[in-house]
Amino acid sequence: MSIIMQQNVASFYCEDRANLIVKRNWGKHMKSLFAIAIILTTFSSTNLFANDRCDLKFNKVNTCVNFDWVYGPYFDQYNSVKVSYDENLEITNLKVIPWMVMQHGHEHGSRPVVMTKTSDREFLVDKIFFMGGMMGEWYLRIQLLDSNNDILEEQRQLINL
Ligand SMILES: [Cu+2]
Repeated sequence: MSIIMQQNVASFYCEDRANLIVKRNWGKHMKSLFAIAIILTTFSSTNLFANDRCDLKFNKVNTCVNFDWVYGPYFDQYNSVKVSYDENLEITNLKVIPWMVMQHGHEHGSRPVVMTKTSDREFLVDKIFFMGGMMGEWYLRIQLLDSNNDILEEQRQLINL
């Protein structure tokens, strides 16, 4: 009889322990859920910011061009940048021209770049060369082109080297 009692007590004790563990685990789960919720909120807000991003505004065509450097920008090296633009039915192609505006007003280009279309509205631009040691500022001239390769709009992005 006393052995059974002890077993019952033991089983009650075990049940309580089990309940306690379940409660503790639930508490841990809640913490995880909170963490996931915070992460999701952070990600969605950064996505909102990403949608609002506009590195270079094109007012006439009403689009934004954004730049994500893959390599560089550095002087006297081949740099690479991903250039993308917001959805726009007019634009079918774009041209990127490294361009220097010198202090005395003279402007000039560089070596030709290599363009690769990486997705619907994104290009990888390789072999961008900014020659150093000159008195002036380097830009990327961005020309948005239509299906006839006519320029819809051109803007310049100053490059911080
Ligand atoms: Cu120059």
